[in-house]
Amino acid sequence: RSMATSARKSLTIGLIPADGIGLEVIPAARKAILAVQSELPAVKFIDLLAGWNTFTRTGTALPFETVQALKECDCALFGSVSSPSRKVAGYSSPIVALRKELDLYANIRPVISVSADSASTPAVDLIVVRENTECLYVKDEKLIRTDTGKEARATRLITERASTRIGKIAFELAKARPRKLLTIIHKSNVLSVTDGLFRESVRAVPTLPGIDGKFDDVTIEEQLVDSAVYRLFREPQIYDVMVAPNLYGDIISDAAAALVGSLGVIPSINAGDNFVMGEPVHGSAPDIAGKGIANPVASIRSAALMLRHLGYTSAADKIDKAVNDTLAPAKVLTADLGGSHSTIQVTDHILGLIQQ
Ligand code: GGG
Repeated sequence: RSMATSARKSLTIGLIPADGIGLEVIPAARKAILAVQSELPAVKFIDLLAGWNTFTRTGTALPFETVQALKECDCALFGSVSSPSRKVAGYSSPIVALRKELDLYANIRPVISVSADSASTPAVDLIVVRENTECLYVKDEKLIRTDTGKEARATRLITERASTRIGKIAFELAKARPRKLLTIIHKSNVLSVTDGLFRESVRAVPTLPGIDGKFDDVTIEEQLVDSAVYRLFREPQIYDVMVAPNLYGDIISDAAAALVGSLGVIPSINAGDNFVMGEPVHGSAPDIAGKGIANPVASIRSAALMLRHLGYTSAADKIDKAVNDTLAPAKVLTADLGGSHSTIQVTDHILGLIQQ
């Protein structure tokens, strides 16, 4: 998917490092984008605030100015947030709010093995496409007291509109890959109404007006979510693009990440029709924050994924190649991958390969 790249004279990128290691890895992604700027329109960065630190200083985790500034940007990179696990009055997660505010309805996560041999085919090479706005995450929860004790209920929302639009993104991604295989994840044998609607809506995408046979070469499979997780662990190579409602997608994408060694290498984008935000899958990692040892790869790859989504393929290819050529020989790695190099050393190595 590309957003009329040729029409752009400049590329304004909002940078929201937020909390913890986000403050160390987003600067690495910024450097990677600058290293490929000859492939891009004039790049401008805007530094923006959000997160727990911002909340403790200003009383809001997502300042109005940040949201307003993002509306003037073409895209953004978000680092990581340290949301508290207990309820804190006045606090709500800025990343959840941003996805809603900017209608970033697709969470796209490619998961690729870190191969020891760059010539070999990676064992895992799949993309999880997660619907980002509905399902149980509409957070419509109620707690009542009954004669027999407390009773908690949550509403699960699945709409044809949201399922269709995530389906379209998934078909586009599958069509652009060599295997062109799309697996729809659901649990229609139990949740026949909600998951049934998701499954039907995604299946109907190739028949929509205006599609005109575009997806005829995409093979459609489907799988119940529990068996999909089982098979993901047993034979991950069977998957190409997986599309799922929000909750299943959340779980599957973390499970897939576990197959490739470290969360520190997994990128993502949150995409809508008019905006895209890159985001490393890892969190703020308070245990290593400030030590200069966080893996910058997930953020650098997120920058590449964001550029690719915008249609800047050659810039994205250059970054991805330099990352792969750093990971494959396994000589310059951070501690999460068994190495002893710092964030800056790994970043500089990648930048050096881009500039070769
Ligand atoms: N980059 C991913 C990240 O920051 N993960 C932490 C996270 O999302 N925490 C939960 C939240 O703030 O909603």
